Amino acid sequence: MPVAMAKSKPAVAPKSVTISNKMTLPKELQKNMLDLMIKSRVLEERLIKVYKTGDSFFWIGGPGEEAFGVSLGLLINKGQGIDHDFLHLHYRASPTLVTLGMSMLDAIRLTMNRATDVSTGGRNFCGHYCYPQWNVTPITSPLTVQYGFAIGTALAQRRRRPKGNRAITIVTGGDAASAEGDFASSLIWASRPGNELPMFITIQNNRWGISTSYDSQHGEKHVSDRAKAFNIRTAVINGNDPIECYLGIQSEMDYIRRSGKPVCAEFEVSRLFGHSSADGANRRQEHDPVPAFEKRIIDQKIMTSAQVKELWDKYEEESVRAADQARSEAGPTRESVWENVYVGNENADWRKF
Ligand SMILES: Cc1ncc(C[n+]2csc(CCOP(=O)(O)OP(=O)(O)O)c2C)c(N)n1
Repeated sequence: MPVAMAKSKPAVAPKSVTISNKMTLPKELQKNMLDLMIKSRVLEERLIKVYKTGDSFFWIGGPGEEAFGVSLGLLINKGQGIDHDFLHLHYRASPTLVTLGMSMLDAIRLTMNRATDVSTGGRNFCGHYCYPQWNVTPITSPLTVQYGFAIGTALAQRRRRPKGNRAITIVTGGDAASAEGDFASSLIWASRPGNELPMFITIQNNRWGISTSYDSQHGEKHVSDRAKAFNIRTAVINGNDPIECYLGIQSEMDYIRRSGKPVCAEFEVSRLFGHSSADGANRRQEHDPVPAFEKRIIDQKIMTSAQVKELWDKYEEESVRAADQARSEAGPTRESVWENVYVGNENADWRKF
């Protein structure tokens, strides 16, 4: 008897495609955002080429999430330690990290598994960054665990609120990942009455979990709707619109900083090159936030098309130089395998944290 496949809904799902003309931001900020979005895209396209030319074993990353990721990066209270925001990101976070200051060279070094890779010493794979100086905790391969880790830093931040600390904990992840238990745990811990946590719980909904469609798995309209049962404030934001993202993130972060309470926000984003190199990393027909924002900026005479082209050319050249440099560097040695297993030394006084 044939397996009843016909019951699941079609895999193709609608995407948000409009860039709001009603909302706006200062011109210099819009220019900066476009610059960072282009830089992030050029970097990811270089990483895909690095994979396809055999210079890395794997590719996964963030093309299609630039509007969300850059906006997030610009609004973070950046720094190290409990007085700054903590970031528990997933493997599509390159636009946020480029905005925080990650260089193309560092991203390519990780992708090529070079010993010079500052995130993992060449030991982890593409997109699994770690930047302690910006409170970016190690990005993990097991899905959703970051929602559990985030509870810890948010609890520590809550304890410091009486001293005036307004730092928050930010966690990102995919729609399919929200099926795992750690996502539910984060909602529960963030919303205990009288013990609420300053957590920005976000979901980047690209409507896919590798090859499984959102519509075949989710009875709820939005993943963020699940937080309503916990009395958590929710938002659904067009993650393809940089202006809506910036204003939406700003307003939700303001609420968290002021109240010390959580928000669960869902961003509708594109997945422009498929899941990863595992399904070919080929370009798909989905809304592309970068040229859409570029067109808006040119139409509004904030930049000329020649100025925008200069940005693409500048970053293309930087990406080629960075790839050449990384290619010339060595991989990790056999002897270094036990390095960086523990941070700091065994005599650290953990009670201070
Ligand atoms: C605990 C766990 N289960 C399964 C996987 C395999 N896996 C890696 S990515 C992925 C899909 C995740 O989809 P989603 O959370 O929607 O994020 P997206 O990749 O679409 O951004 C799966 C199932 C994993 N890495 N970890």
